[in-house]
Amino acid sequence: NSTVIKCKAAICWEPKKPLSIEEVEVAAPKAHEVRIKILATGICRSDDHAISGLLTTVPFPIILGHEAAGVVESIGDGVTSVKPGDKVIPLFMPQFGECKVCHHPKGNLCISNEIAQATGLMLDGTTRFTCKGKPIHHFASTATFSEYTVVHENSVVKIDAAAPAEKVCLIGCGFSTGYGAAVNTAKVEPGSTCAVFGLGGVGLSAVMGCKAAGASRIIGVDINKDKFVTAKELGATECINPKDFQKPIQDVLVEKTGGGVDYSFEVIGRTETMMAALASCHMNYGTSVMVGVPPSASAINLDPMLLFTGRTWQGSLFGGWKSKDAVPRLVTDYMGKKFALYALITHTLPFDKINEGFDLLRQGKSIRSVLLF
Ligand code: CND
Ligand code: ZN
Repeated sequence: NSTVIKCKAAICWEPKKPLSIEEVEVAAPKAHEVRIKILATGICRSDDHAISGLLTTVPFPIILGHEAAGVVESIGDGVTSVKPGDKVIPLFMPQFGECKVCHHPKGNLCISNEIAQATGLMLDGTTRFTCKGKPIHHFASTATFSEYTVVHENSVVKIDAAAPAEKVCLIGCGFSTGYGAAVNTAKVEPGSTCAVFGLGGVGLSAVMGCKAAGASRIIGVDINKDKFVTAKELGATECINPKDFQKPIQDVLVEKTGGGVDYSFEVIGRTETMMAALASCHMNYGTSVMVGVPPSASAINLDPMLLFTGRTWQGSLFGGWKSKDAVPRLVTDYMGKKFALYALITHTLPFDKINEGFDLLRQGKSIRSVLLF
């Protein structure tokens, strides 16, 4: 299949500007590539970090979006794991299957990832998108804010054909990232006490993971108290707003829990809250997990005593899941009602309203907005 498809996409021409809906040309998939018709795509804060210019390594112009579900339209030579018509989820965390990380029992940051170093290009160094004669970059090896996208075979996996795209798209990022941070990275234990900083789509999924792991106390922390209702519905046993206290929130948490929580999660993406989350876990056996994306080139000035006494500080990308293995299983679990996603989806909008979706996120009025083509 060598035909070029003309379709609608949202292009981010430069940082700090609204996305513009344009007609783009999507080239045919080359060897080991897959062209996907996107059915539904969620808006994640990471896309907004790219628009706001916080992630300085992201190349422009670019098609953002990394949380989606769709159907395979065509495949390039040598593709064996999917075929046209398969329902799929694109994977911003690839699983090449052959690298050292993919073979290692612990890691999931496959060497072919676009996260540690963003090129915005396919593995052959070119893009599959053009608009007005200009090549357009792909975000996070997925670029799902387009009616059609092309991804490497490492970055897509087949899922249950019956799964509703407008819900399971969240398994492509938000749900899996937060839930996995609790169950895979922290390995929260039954009876433990947890604190989740940031109750957006990813943080609320971390709350769900803490609950599923049997935590007996889950403290939600957010400066937007409107998030507390859903947090409690999903398993938070109490919620606190740092603005309601004179003293630093880490001191409040240490006092409330008799020395600090067992597990804390930073799901915002700010260095100050990363420090606060670290300091709020128990000085000896507490573990803090960084899930929020740190702004490029930011630095943290750390008192080594915080770690010397025994705390553990970890990062977690895509919830620690090996994506190709885990995503179809998570979809099956969703279909088997082992967890629900409706509480995370506050808005469903037509794709053309993408900028409205970002405004809702920036104003703190939405959890996840899902865009439909
Ligand atoms: P979203 O913006 O929906 O949620 C963040 C929440 O944090 C909001 O409810 C805010 O009100 C709250 N907040 C902001 N500032 C503070 C503060 N100072 N103190 C307490 N609460 C605050 O974001 P999201 O849930 O879509 O994403 C959260 C982070 O996770 C973000 O940084 C995103 O880029 C990152 C992420 C990481 C990964 C990964 O693989 N590690 C994947 N996707 C997204
Ligand atoms: Zn994301």
